[in-house]
Parts: sequence; structure tokens; C-alpha cells
Amino acid sequence: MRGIKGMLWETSLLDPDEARPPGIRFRGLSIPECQAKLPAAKKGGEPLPEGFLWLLATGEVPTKEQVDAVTADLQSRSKVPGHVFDVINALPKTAHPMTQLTAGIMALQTQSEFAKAYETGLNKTKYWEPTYEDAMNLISRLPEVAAYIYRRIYKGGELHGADPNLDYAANFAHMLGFQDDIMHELMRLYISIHSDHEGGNVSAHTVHLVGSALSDPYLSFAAGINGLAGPLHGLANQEVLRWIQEVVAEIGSDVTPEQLADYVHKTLKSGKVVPGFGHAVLRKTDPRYICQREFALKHLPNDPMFKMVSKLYEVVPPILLAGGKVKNPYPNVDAHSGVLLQYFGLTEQNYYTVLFGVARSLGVLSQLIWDRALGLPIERPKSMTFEYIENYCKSKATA
Ligand code: NMX
Ligand code: MLT
Repeated sequence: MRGIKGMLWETSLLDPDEARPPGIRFRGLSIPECQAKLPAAKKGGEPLPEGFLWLLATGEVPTKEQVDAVTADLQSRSKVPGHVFDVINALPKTAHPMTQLTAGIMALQTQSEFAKAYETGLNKTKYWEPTYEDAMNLISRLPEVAAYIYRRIYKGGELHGADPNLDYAANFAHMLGFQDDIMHELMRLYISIHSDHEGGNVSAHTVHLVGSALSDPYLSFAAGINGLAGPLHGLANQEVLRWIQEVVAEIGSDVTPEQLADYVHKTLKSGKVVPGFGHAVLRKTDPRYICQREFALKHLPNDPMFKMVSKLYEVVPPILLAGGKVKNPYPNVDAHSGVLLQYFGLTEQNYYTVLFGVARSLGVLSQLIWDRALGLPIERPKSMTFEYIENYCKSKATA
């Protein structure tokens, strides 16, 4: 169904062919425009995800006071019920972090205002109201659930409580165990740029599809997170870092373009994709890759792994182009994110997609509020059998 226009999605839009940034617009604003216009924690710093949330949900650029009000509102909603941790604890620590995240979200579902209101016979014109409450509650509780999973798996279960003086992204980084100012800036940028990518990507589309059955926001979001856990979608961020580490382990980091090209050919010959390259819609370098590259040039220009990512940017596209079938040979968002995270000490690749999942809640849940407000119908495309297609073709051939 690539290229088939079939759904409404207000919060963001991709333009496949737009040269360099924009490529994506959040409510009409490109990433550089969001960086310039949305309030930041510090002068000239990265935009606060709370501002993105306001922009995505309302279509308007918020003031700093409005963003601060969102931070406070999210904090006031952020209490995670104890049974959520019990559900996660019932899984072995070896369960993939994305499995633990979905289990945590499903456990949070007991708090759904929408499910409760629907049961009591809510008028359909009011559906958006409990959807809004669920969306805000879920967004506010995800960081603690996600941080719990990280500390449980990788840090022996020692937790870092929330810091009420920090904004959403910085507090998330803090609960994960990262206190570095620049890591906090990275987390603000990371959550903002991963928040939304129009409606047809697997995670967003799944949230919309499941939500169209009037499944509540928790059920819908958990479904989307399962889609994000696929290696051709969000899981690619863990695959990229693993692949780069394999490259380094096998041929070292001080490599010539020719050596790197040989490794890329080897990956392709073994029937695998080069993770972090290609896109189903974009036809140029992903603008989210570009802004992460700019962040790296500013904060870690000499990191050997960043240098490797830069070399791959040169080496991979011509090889994929020469293969003749890849529609977009350029890097996507996942080609860069892992290298930034590992630089600041978040080295556990299997966890990376959880960060993507927390960020994605801002966009897909903003849109779900609008789905309910607009009374969008249940999604139900028509399917066909092979026989149906065969008969259709025969009838056209003989016509
Ligand atoms: N390496 C090798 N082959 C590729 C790649 C790649 N990076 N990208 C596309 N192809 C192949 C693709 O598998 C298909 O082969 P075949 O005909 O044998 O099935 C052919 O090229 C045509 O595919 P496209 O139409 O260019 O891409 P499509 O829209 O089907 O898929 C992706 C888009 C993103 C799934 C694909 O480019 C890919 O698998 N990339 C690597 C995984 C990745 O980085 N995913 C993350 C996407 C971003 N995200 O966060 O979700
Ligand atoms: C996304 O952010 O969802 C990915 O780039 C995948 C997509 O847009 O298809």
C-alpha cells in the first residue's frame, strides 16, 4: 500500500522529494523551524518535547509559560500504580525491553478513563475528552515505566526517583541514570524528532487502526509499540549500532572506504538489509539524520563511532544505488541515534527502541485525540483473494 493515500493525519506530513530539510513538517514546521520557534530549556538549546506535544495537539506554537504548564500537568499525572511494576517483574529480565514496555503499557490500561466512560454509555461527541485524559496520563507515565525497565535489566534494579525540577526529557534521562547536561539536551532533541512521522508508518498506522475500533488509547498504543518493535521499523536503531560494532570488531574503526564497501557488500550478499538506510516514503536523506549529525558535529566531532557513521554516509548510498532496486539509498533516523546515545553512556542497544516508543507517544496520541474529536470511522480496507485478482485480470484481458 506504499504511496496509496488512505488516511487523515493532521499532526505531521512528509514530503518525499523536498531537498535536504524540511522533508518532514510538524504542523507545517520543519525541524529547523521547530528548533528556532519552540521553547527550549536553555537559550539556543534543543526544543522541549512538551512544546512539540502542544504543537502537535493544537497546531499552535506555545509560549514558554504554556510549555511550563504542560511540564507541570504531566508531572501531576505521572504516578504509576504498583501493579504495573509487578506485571513487569513477572517477566524474566531477559525478555526484550520492548516486550517489557508493552506489558507495562497493558498493565497501565486498568487506568483508562475512556474504557470507564464508554462502559457507562458516553455520548460519541464526548469521546475525545476521556481520550485526552488517557493520552496525557499515558504520556506522563511512560518515562517512569521505561526507566524502570532499563534499571531493572541493566542496573541491578537500583532506581532513580523523578526530579520535579526537571522537564519531561531531562527527568526521563535522570530516571535512567544520566545527569549530564548535554545528554539531557540530546534527550530533548531525541524525543522531539521521534515523536511523529505522519500517519502511515507501522506504529502510527497501528495506533490509528486499533483506535478506530474504539479500543482505548492504552490498547491502541500498546499495539503500535509492538509494530515499532519490528527490525524494519523502530528496532532498526538497535540493529544499526550492533552492525557498526560488528564492522569495527571485524575490520577496525580506522578503515578505508574500500574496506567499508567490502563489508557492506558482504552484508547484502548474505541476504540482509543495511540497517539505517532506506525509507518507504522519504527519497532524500532523512532530516532527522541531518539534525542528529549536526548535534554530533557540535558535541562529539572526534568520536570514532561518529566518524564511522560519517564514513557510512559516504560509502553506503552509491552501493545501494548501484544495486538498482532500493528506492532511497540514504540514511534514515536510526542510522544516527545509537551512536549519540552510546557516546553519553547509554550503550545497551536492545533498549534503544524503548526510547523511540516513549517519544512516539506524543505524536500518535495527539492524533488519536483528533480521531475521536472528528469521529473518524472504523478502518476496514477491502481485501481480495488470488482467485478474485486472477478473474479480474482475465476479465480485463478479454474486454
Ligand atoms: N539494505 C538492503 N536492501 C534494502 C534496503 C537496505 N537498507 N532498503 C531497501 N532494500 C531493498 C528492499 O528490501 C527491497 O528488496 P526486495 O525487492 O528484494 O524485497 C528493495 O530494496 C526495494 O525496497 P524499497 O521500496 O526501497 O524499500 P521499502 O519501502 O520496501 O522498505 C525500509 C523501506 C525502511 C523497510 C527498507 O529501506 C529497509 O529495510 N531499510 C533497512 C531497515 C531500516 O533501516 N529500517 C528503519 C526505517 C526507519 N524507521 O525508524 O522505521
Ligand atoms: C518512522 O519514524 O516512523 C520511520 O521513519 C518509518 C516511516 O516513516 O515509515
